[in-house]
Amino acid sequence: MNTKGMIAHEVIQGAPRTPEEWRVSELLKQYGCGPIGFVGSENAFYERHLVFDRIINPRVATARERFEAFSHSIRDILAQRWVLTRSTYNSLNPKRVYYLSMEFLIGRSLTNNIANLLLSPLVQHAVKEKGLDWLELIEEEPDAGLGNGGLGRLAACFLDSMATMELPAVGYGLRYEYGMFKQSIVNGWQKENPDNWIRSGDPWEVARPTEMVEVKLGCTFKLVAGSFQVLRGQPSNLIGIPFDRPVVGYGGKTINTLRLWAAAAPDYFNFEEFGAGGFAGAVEETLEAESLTRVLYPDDSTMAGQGLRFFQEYFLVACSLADIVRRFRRFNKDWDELPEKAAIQLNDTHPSLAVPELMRILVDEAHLGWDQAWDLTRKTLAYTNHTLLPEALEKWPVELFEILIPRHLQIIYEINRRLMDEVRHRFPGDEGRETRVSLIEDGSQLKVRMAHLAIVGSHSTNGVAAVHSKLLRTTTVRDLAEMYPRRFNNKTNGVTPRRWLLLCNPELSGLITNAIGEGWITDLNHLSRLKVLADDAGFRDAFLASKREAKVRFTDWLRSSSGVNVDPDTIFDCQIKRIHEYKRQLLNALRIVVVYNRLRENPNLATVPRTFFFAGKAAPAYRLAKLIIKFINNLAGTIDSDPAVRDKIKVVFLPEYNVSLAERLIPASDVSNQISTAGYEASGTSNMKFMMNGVLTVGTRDGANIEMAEEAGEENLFMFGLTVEQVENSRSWYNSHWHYDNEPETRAALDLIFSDYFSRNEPGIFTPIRDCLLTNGDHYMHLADLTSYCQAQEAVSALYATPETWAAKAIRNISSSGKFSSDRTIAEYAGEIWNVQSCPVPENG
Ligand code: 26V
Repeated sequence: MNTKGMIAHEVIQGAPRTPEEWRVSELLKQYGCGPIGFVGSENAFYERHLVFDRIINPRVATARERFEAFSHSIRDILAQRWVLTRSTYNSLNPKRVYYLSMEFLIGRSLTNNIANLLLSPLVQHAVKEKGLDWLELIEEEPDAGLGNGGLGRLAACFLDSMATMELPAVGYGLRYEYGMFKQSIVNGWQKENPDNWIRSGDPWEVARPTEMVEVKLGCTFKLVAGSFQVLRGQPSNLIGIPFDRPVVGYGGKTINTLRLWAAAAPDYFNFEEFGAGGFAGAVEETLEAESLTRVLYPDDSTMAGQGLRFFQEYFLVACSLADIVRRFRRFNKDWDELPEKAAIQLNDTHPSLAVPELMRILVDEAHLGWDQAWDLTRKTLAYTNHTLLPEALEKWPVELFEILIPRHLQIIYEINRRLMDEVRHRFPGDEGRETRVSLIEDGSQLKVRMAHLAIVGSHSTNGVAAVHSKLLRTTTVRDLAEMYPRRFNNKTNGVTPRRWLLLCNPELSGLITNAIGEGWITDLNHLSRLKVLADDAGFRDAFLASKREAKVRFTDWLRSSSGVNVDPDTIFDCQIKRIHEYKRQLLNALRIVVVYNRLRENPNLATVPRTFFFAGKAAPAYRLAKLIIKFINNLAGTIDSDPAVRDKIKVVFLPEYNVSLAERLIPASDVSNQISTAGYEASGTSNMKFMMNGVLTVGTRDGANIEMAEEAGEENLFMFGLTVEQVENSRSWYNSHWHYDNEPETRAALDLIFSDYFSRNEPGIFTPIRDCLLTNGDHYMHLADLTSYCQAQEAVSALYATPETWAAKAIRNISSSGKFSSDRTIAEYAGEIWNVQSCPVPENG
């Protein structure tokens, strides 16, 4: 027996001593965790990882070491279920979902896995027994920031829902060494710092080198003076090494896998070159190959067109499809069965090279005819669109295809030839339509329209909220929607209530469970049972008390982590999301200037004190977005140093917005700002998180806000501003100057900004804001909506003065938020796009 076995044996000898220990031992038995002893026992549970993995005395372990050991212990508990999930899928061979995404914004895993495994009692016990500083320990886990924003976080919520609903699913992504940059604020400006999140290793991932795949490229690439150079016409190979992460379904029954690919050179080490004396040369190739998955592109606003990003997209697709096809071939003989065994969802166009790649595999490797291959490809793939912004729609130069994947270009040309034949056949004489529909965009440089490729090469195209799906069909890709109307559908986004309510808001989730039981955790529609409690004074008071507790918890954290003091008795008014012109953080800042002016003019004005929180990152090359951050910080500084107003309003820009910060701030918020120009925010998902945490929305009729108002009733939100139609119809004659000339408060606010009031030592720095709002036409119509926005916010203040009515509205929002669970979204994908059923893993494998 090995040493670990001996210890485990001794530990297991001990009978449970207290009822609590008994419960813990029962829990462990449920998971079949023989080798783990009782928490109170010597060397048991997490301490054995400190001793045997780290060879250290648990008493002197650092917080980081304790975090790793704890995570490994939790991983021990889920390991056997993880194996069992995999073997169940292998033996039952159900149809599987493959979710391909360049981004998975996972955040932290330890607390999430503990909650989903129902292990909180065990952990509380261990923490008490060992006298651990739990808050310090969990702070050691870096956020896995492998995404930019909404699209990446949605992918992570979907994984949680698929595992909870026992769907056989695999997430495929890239194992970036550097995730989303870390943001700091220096003199008000955003500074980007590298996020080497994996440097100290990650306790959740498991490398699977035996399952590596080979990727063939049409060129070789080299690092020359730190930048990439491509050697055309010299084919080369890369290796994709899979790193698996567990995705724990709620209740711990299903443990699915998120498989992230890391790039490596075919030989980790070139021994020939080493033997010849070139040590540096021997590792050079490895270094070059690894750079492919080194960093996440931190720009979600423009198609910057970097070649390396194109390489990354192909690498994700090639590795994932090789893996999917290998698995399919292991358990199935007939290629015709592919669509019955695999549903591949493309998260935006980023993995849309899956269309020509699957065609290449079926035609070149499986030797199927074109028509059969095309039929299988289309039936297997489905595509989700997440943005209508033209500058964010992917179009890659034909030249990049020629260099990297020339065979795929041939296939795309053939798809396009057939598409053009179809257009000519169905719309004779309509040449304009041919140009508009074509996969290839003409111009100074030929480009492939990746959205067209994804739509034509799949059986389903969906938008992410009703209004967005409609606009996609009727404007952005109208011609294709006319050709293939049945392919287009809507799947309104959702968020996982496990992370975004149960875990992040213990105060409120405890209250909800007390009132209606635990059913809401896996069926969020149960929340509708809270509706009647909006009229119950006792419940309203309990809600207000829970909100106040969450605010104090946040306030304490903010003070201790950054020294910033905020008052929990003020309205917490939040806008947290990527900084983008269309999301209109600038509109929010303008209304704060309006409020500031009112207070300056009338210091005795009766106001409900507010704290305005902003958080979000700007793409490093997005100059105006960075200037907006600077403006918000200068506004904050001016207000702080003005004794006449600083007790009434305060602006706080929270640096380094990430999943963990959202988990802290959302439960503590009172007001959620969802104020994009109508027609531009595809859905939004933070709007839903705020709603289920009893936060009132001030919002435009855009994205999922519209559906939130439908669910809760308009009277329970503060909707304002131009509608999609009004934005569209007024584009041709909109004149932002009119608002400046005719609205005194608008004018006063802008004059104050442009008088350098907020930039005394930096004259003129906000001129680009003036240009944006007044000179260049105010494309996102800030000034058109400013007045109605201010009015909506006045109504918010008035309501806050009567806490009972406020609480009733908040409770009605919570009780109407059931639709916005990602479980509902995934049920729709599973039923209407994927045609997959759940595949429960047996209790005892
Ligand atoms: C776009 C691009 C452009 C090209 C290069 C790199 C890159 C990386 C990411 C993106 C993502 C933009 C799309 C996006 O995140 N959309 C958001 O998706 C959310 C989930 O569906 C939705 O709630 C938000 O409204 C939408 O903005």
